[in-house]
Amino acid sequence: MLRPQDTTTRERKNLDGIWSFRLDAGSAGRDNRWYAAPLTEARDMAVPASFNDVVADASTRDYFGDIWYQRTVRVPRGWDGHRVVLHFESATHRATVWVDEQEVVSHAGGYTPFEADITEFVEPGQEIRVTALINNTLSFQSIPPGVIEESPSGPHQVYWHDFFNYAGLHRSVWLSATPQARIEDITVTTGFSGSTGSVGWSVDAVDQDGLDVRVVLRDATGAEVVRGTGSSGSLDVPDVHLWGPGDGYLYDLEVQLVDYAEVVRDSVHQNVGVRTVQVRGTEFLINGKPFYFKGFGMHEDHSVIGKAHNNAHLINDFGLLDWIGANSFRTSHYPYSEDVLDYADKHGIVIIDETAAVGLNMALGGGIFGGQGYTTFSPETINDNTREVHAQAIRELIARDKNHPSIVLWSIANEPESDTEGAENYFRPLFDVAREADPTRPVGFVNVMLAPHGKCRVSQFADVLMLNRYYGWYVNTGDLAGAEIAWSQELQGWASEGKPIVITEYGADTLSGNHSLTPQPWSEEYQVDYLDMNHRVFDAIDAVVGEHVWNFADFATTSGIMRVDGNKKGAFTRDRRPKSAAFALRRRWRKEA
Ligand code: BDP
Repeated sequence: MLRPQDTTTRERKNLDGIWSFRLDAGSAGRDNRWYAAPLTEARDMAVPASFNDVVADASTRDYFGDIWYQRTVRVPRGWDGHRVVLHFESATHRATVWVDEQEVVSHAGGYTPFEADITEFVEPGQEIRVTALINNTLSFQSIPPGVIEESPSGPHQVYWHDFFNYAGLHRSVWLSATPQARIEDITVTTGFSGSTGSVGWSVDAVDQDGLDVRVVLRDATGAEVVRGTGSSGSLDVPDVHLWGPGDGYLYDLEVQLVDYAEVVRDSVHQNVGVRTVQVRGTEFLINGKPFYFKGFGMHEDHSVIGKAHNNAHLINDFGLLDWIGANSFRTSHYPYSEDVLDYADKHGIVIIDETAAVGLNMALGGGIFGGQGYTTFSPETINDNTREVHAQAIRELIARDKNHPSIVLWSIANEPESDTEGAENYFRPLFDVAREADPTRPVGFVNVMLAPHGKCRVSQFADVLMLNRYYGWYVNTGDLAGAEIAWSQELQGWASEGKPIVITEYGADTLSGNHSLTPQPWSEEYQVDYLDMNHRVFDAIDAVVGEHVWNFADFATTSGIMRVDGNKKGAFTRDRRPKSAAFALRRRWRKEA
C-alpha cells in the first residue's frame, strides 16, 4: 500500500478537520445503522487527535468501547474515470468504515494505515458521508494486549504498558484518486561499492497490461542521474552521495507506468537514501562504519492532542534532538506517524522501529513491579491467535516502513516475558516473519530486567541485543554505587554473547524543579548522577553500541501509585522544558564543555 500522493497522475484530498463524534457505550450504533444518517447527539472532535483529553470530562478520558466519527466530503469533480480510495493513516485500535450506507473496510491495529477502494460507491462532484466506528478496547488478542476486569463499580480496562491508552483518529485521513492501471507497491534496496551506489527496485503494478514500468532516479537538485525499465532491477548511481547519520541526503525515485506511445499513465515518487546496515560481531555498521546510537526512547505524546501527529511538535522535537546531540531514537512503543519517519529520513536521524507489542508481560505494571494474576502465554491469555495478530502487526510495520533509510533495526516487541518456554515458542516464528518481510535489516526485541543475562530465552533469536535496565531506580534505588556494580556485572554477561548491545532504556523519574544536595531519587541532581553512572558502565564495555535514555520527555500514563501526573523520566518536561539532565546529555553527546 502506498501513501496517497500528489503526482502528475494522482491527486489527494485531506479529510482532517472537525468531525462529528459520539461515544456508544452500549454498542447500539451498528444495529441502529448510525452510519446511515447524520450522527445524532454528536459533539465536535478534532482529527487528527486522541479524543481523550480534548473533552475535559473524566468519563470521556477513560472511556473504552465503540466510538463513532463522521463527516461529509465532496469528491472532487475532476476525478471522473479515476479509482477513488479512502485512506486512514491510523485508527486506534480498530475500525470499521462506511461510505454512506456501504461498509467498505475493517482493520485492526491502531498505528498502521488501511484503505478501501470506494470507486463504485462515489460519484465525482457529489458529497459522501464517511463514518468510522472505532473501538479502543484491548484484549488478550490485541496488540497491545489488555483485559477488561469486572469490579463492583463496573468494568475496567486493564493493560500492562506504561503509557496512557490514547485512542481515536491519530493521523490524517485522505481521499485519493489514482489511475486504474496503477503502481501498488515499491520496494527499494540500496548498497554501494566504492563511489558507485546501487538502487534496487521491485514494483507491484495492477492492470498493467500493455504498460511498462520505468524508473527515473533524480538527485536532490532534481537532476536526472539514471533511469531503468522493468518491474524489478538495479540502478548504478555514479559518485553516490550516501545517506548517513547527520546527512539525510535523499534521491527521488520516480516510478512510472508508460504506454506504447511513451505516455505516463501512472507516476509515484519514492525517497531513496543510499546506505547499508550490517551487524559485524559486536559492531553495528552503517555504511560500513561503526555507529553508536545516542538518543532516546520517545513517545507520541502531547497535552490535549495525546498521540496525534502535529507538525509543529514534530519540528520542535527534532530541533531538541539536534540541540542535545542525539543521532537516533526508538519509536517506543508503536509505529509512529509516517511524517516522523519522512522527517528523520531528511535529517539523517537513525531509527529503531518498533511494533505495538508492548505489555506482553503479566509481571509488569506501571514500572517493573506488580504480578497481575495472569499467566502471560497460555490458551486463555496471550495465545496462538495473539501471535497471528502480532505477526500481522510485524508485516504491516515492515510493509509501511521498509523504504525509509532512517530505519536501521526492527524491534518486534518491548519487554515481553522472555524467560519461559512459552515465550520462546511464541517468539521464534515471529523473528522468521520479520526476516522474511525484510531480509535487509537486523531484527531484535527489547529485553526486560526480569529476564537478565542467562535467563532470557528469546535473545538467542535477535541480531542485536536491546536492553532496558533500571539499576539505581527500580532496584538499588538511591544507591548508585551498588547499582553500578550490579549493572556492570550483568552487562559483562551480555557482552559475552558476541552481539552488539543497545541500551534501549535507562532512566530515573525526576520532578522538574526538585533539587537536592544529597542523592535523592526524583531530584534533578539524582537524574544527572544516575545517567553518569550508567555512562561509566557503558563506556567500559565495547559491545555497547548505543544508549537511549528513557525518555525524551515526560508523558501521560494511567494513574497509579508509581506515577505522579504521568511518567517523569523525561530529559524534557512534557511541555519540552529541559531538566538538568538535558544539559548533561548535551555535554556528553555533543562533547561540549
Ligand atoms: C519499561 C517500559 C517503559 C516504561 C519504563 C518505566 O519499557 O514503557 O515507561 O520501563 O518504568 O518498563 O518508566
